[in-house]
Amino acid sequence: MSAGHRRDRKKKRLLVYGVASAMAVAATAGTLALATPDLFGTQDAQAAGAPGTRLQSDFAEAAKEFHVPQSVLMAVAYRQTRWEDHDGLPSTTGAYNVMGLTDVDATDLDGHDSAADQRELQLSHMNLSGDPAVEKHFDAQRALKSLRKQPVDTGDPRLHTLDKAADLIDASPEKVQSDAKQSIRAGAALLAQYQKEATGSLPDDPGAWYPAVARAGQSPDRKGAELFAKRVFESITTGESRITTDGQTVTLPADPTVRPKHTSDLQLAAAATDTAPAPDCPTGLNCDFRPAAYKQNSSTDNTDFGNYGVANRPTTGHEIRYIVIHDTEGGYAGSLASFQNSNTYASAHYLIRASDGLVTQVVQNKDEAWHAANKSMNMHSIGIEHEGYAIKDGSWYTEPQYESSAALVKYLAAKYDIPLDREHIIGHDEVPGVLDANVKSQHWDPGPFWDWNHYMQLLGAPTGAGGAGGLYKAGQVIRVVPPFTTANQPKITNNGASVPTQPADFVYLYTSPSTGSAPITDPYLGSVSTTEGWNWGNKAVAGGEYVVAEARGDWTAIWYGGQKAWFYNKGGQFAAAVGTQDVVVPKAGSGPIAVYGRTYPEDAAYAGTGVGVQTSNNASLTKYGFAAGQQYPLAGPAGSPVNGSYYNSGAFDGSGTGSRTVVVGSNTFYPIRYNHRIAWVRASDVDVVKSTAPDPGTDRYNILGRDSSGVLWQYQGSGSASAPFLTRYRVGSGWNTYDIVTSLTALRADGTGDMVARDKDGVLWYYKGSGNPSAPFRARTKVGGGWNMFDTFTGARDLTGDGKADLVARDKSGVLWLYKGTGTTSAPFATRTQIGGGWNMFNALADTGDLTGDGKADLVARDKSGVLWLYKGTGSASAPFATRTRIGGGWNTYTVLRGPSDLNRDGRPDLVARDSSGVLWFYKGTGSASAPFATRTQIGSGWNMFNMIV
Ligand SMILES: [Ca+2]
Ligand SMILES: [Ca+2]
Ligand SMILES: [Ca+2]
Repeated sequence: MSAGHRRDRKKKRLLVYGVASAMAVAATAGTLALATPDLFGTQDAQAAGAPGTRLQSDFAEAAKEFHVPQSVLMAVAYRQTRWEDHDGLPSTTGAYNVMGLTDVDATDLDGHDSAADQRELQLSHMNLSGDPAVEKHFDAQRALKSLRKQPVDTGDPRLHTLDKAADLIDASPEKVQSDAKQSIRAGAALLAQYQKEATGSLPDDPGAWYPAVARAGQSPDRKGAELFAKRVFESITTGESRITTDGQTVTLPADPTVRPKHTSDLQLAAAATDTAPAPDCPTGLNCDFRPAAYKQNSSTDNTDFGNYGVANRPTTGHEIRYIVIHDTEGGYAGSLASFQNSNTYASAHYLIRASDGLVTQVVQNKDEAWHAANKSMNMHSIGIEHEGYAIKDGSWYTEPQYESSAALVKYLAAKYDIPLDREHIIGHDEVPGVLDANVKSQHWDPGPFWDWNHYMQLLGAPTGAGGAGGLYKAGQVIRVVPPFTTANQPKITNNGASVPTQPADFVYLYTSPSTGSAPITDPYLGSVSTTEGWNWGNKAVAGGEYVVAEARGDWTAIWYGGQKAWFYNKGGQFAAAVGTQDVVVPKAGSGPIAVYGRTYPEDAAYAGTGVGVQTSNNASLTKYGFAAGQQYPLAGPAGSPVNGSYYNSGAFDGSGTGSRTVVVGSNTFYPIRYNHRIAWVRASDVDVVKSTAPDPGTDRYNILGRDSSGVLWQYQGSGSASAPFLTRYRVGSGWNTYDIVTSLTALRADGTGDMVARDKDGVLWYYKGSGNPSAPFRARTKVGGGWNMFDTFTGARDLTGDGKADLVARDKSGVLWLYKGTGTTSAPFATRTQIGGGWNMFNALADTGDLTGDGKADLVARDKSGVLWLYKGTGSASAPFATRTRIGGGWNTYTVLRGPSDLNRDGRPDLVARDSSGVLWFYKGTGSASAPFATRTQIGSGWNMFNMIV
């Protein structure tokens, strides 16, 4: 095909698409503001199609021009790049533009900043085996020098598909790199070329294009080629649609009728030096495999190699128990290059790209990647690197990255039976240093801006952040869950400079219950500013479980690194109770016990294995300890401790006695969450006991307040007379649709208690208690209409002695009616019966529960002169109240009277009253019918912000 011929065709297309483009501009004008400036960048883009539809047209035209089914062309592009042109910039592996055609020359490979401060950063991301036997081979000079060399073989034909395709359309490689339309044309031409070579024709049936599609994945092995083809045909049969980064709407309609014609004699991409296995990845994720280097570094020492240990995990002693989340502190390309350079002695199993969440597997999960700088953790974990920075002027992690990472972790956790909690899904910052010399240098990524709450939510294992809080007591296990919101923006500095205020994933820890007290320090960190991001010693990170050492009001102390560490925990809402757990305590009578940064086997276990006893084989972290009286939660497999183990990679090729051998000891360890990090204790040093059960909330009672905007707030009962309510918690909005809301049963701190509410149309709605304090009501159900015949009503607890809560309602003529409870949510009340007339003398009614101690629910009523009366319950449905008795006068100072039940946990229900100035008063119940309330005490002010209190 000549260049002239192509030009003719292009003119024709412009005529056809010119009309469509004018219409499309009008249709998509509203979205232009969101698009990048690049949208208007090139004349080609302006000429060839409207913003938003240009790419779709390019696919259609190129498909026609080169006789490739459009679905095949689009699906191949989608699976290469998700139709992103990346502004013509190359991928980490030299792929360009929408078709992902490759073009890698030696001059493209020097991506490294040679600035001096890069050097330290680069070095800190090397030598991560955490195994002194491997670390001794590391040579910083050699590693830095080698990183400047080419990390890839640029002669590999797979890295030059763009050159070949550009030839096919007589275009320059530069044009095919930078221009999406030319990339698509070149890609189409290349697909057609592949298909002709395979079958000698260009069939109309997309399914017949299987050989070309398989080859287009550029995998040199059959499995990889088939996997790529499988994904492409998935896209063809199920369809794809997305809006690209530069605002192009692209749609590949589903065609479920397409059947790929598999063939046994696939022509593969030219073989290269590496054969990449298929990535171990859940379906639906965009994954590839770019192997880390596995290469001998010394010609004389075959135990000196990088960047991982070939192994056969999971096997006995080499189980996979943890997933470690990292960030790269650098770009995807540079990180990949360092993994592919055997002098770095660093690798990970996966690397996730920030821009699109691409998951690149680097090391197979059966092998031991060197990522956590802790041999024991490397042995028993999968390491996932995320392109990003722990702190870089208020950095944040992209959503595609969180989502890809969570999908990957969910898949891996299921595959290897790893619990989805924060003691098993941990950050690198939660991995201990192996020996005294390594504690301070251990990394602190992913840092304070990784949103663990969001991440665990994506994993389907929410931390409990944002919940109702509660009351905590010594000996119970809590999860520390600071919200990743503007409610938690602690001051952070980076090398002394303030980091912009933003939500963070930790709380500061103090030596006393006061922000003015000294922060907790770690004995290994020396003098370091409290607020430095890398000072993990005073930070409890979201999701971690700890044992409560003491609780005082809004402050909670946890056992943390051998110390009692206090954090501000307003309303208990920076923590979440977890049930009774296994915790460890020092064996009775033992002094402070040792804490370990690794779990090596005992010396004797090495005998006969060909593996030498490791240096400092039994060393602990000597500045740490764990004294009697302290407790730490288990952070490992439930029930049984883990055996000490050491994996010896040995020789590069696995030859010789002791190579690729797991030494398993008979000594055992328990992993615990010791401080910010996980650590280990010897099973022989500790007893495993059950933690204290959390307060069940069954004898603490709440009240609710509705503010003028219609938001309903929950005040959880504390059980204390002096401060009977914890800090309020937002239940939800939209409650101003109701003019009466009343509880039928007491609202308890355990999230039980039912309510009814009447809307302004007179419809009554039933809210059943959920049992979840953080979402205390189930979805409402409709009771019925016509309830506006009453001028007031109130829940009345059980008046009839059948155990079911009843309601009393006063009609406009002053008659009080009994609605007997049925106990069913769908029809909660029986037909009303009359109690009596004359009740319009009262301007307030409040159900209180049993004030008199006879087991029958009572009611109080205030008359218009301000006298409060007691209506003692009889337990009889026909006459539920005895004759009223006078409690006292002067009650007309109050705008609200409520009987939430027993607030001070003395077993007798109490009363609260709000006066017109907004002060809330507590009337302690006495249990006496003649004088049912003690002298009032003030329990709060500002309560007139609520226009309803329940
Ligand atoms: Ca009843
Ligand atoms: Ca009573
Ligand atoms: Ca009481």
